[in-house]
Amino acid sequence: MLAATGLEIRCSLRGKIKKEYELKGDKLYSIDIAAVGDNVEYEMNMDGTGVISEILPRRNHISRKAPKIKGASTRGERLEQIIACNIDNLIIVSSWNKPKFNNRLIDRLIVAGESSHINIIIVINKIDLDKLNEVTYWSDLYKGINYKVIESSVVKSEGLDNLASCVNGKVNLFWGQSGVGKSSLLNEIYPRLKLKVGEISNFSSKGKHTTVTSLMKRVEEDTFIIDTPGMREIDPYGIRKEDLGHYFVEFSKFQNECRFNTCTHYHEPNCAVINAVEKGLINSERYKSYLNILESIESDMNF
Ligand SMILES: Nc1nc2c(ncn2[C@@H]2O[C@H](COP(=O)(O)OP(=O)(O)OP(=O)(O)O)[C@@H](O)[C@H]2O)c(=O)[nH]1
Ligand SMILES: [Mg+2]
Ligand SMILES: [Zn+2]
Repeated sequence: MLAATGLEIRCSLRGKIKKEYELKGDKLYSIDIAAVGDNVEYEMNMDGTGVISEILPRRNHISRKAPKIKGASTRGERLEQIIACNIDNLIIVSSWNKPKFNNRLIDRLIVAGESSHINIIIVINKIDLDKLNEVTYWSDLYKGINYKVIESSVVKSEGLDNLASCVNGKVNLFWGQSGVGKSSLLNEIYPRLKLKVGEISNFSSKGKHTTVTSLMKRVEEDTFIIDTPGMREIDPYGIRKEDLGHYFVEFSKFQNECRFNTCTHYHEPNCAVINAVEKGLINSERYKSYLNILESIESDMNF
């Protein structure tokens, strides 16, 4: 826990909180009671540790479905894993290569951010590895649907000032695959952090999960950052298939024109979204991502 003084205090949860939580039935949905970014009340023990006595209401939170546990029963709804709470910016970090640029994953992270109404910034890092200048296509795509996009390189010191000014004065969640450079970017902007960074020598294209737990740090008076471990799987939590289209912002001006108001823009006749994709008014890669997430929502409903 991070105290107002800036001191980090190791805390446990008071038993009463756990009991109340179980009584409310929240235990059925979420795998964590307190999460990174929560504001809490606490009391100090004699030995310098603390006990959290209350978790204050959250202004927002961002989550995913907890990963499927190998060997576990496939019955039952997957639980919610809260990634962070009370945040201003979701900084989606991707890399052009090593690991290879993955627009499907970016679109999944966007859905998680949009469904929590959190401001989104997309970072495409390692542009020093983009020899053919292919990144532009993707940055233009996301800029075209009104997202802030920052192309960056830690190696060439590019995009760092731009990123620093977005982060300043805010609570920022850095989220993305392992190995894309989340911790490296943070170290460049705030050298005092000295976060652990993956070694190049034994770095595989999948990343190797150098950061193992989410950590919130106060880097300036009113600037906070949360560095998270890389995640391979992001299934946005609690999204109904008829709502998914709302989190693809460029669908909004078309979907009111669909014949059915419960249209999932997949197989329905007279679908204005499909029509817009065919006319090139909606990017087909984004539409493929939409179908890809729709399919994961449907396959989970079978449990
Ligand atoms: N070529 C290149 N390599 C980079 C860049 N940024 C980071 N790297 C390298 O990418 C590797 C992974 O960087 P990390 O900062 O550990 O990545 P991460 O996203 O924090 O990874 P996890 O903690 O595992 O989630 C390291 O070897 C970095 O040196 C960049 O802009 N260009
Ligand atoms: Mg890291
Ligand atoms: Zn439709």
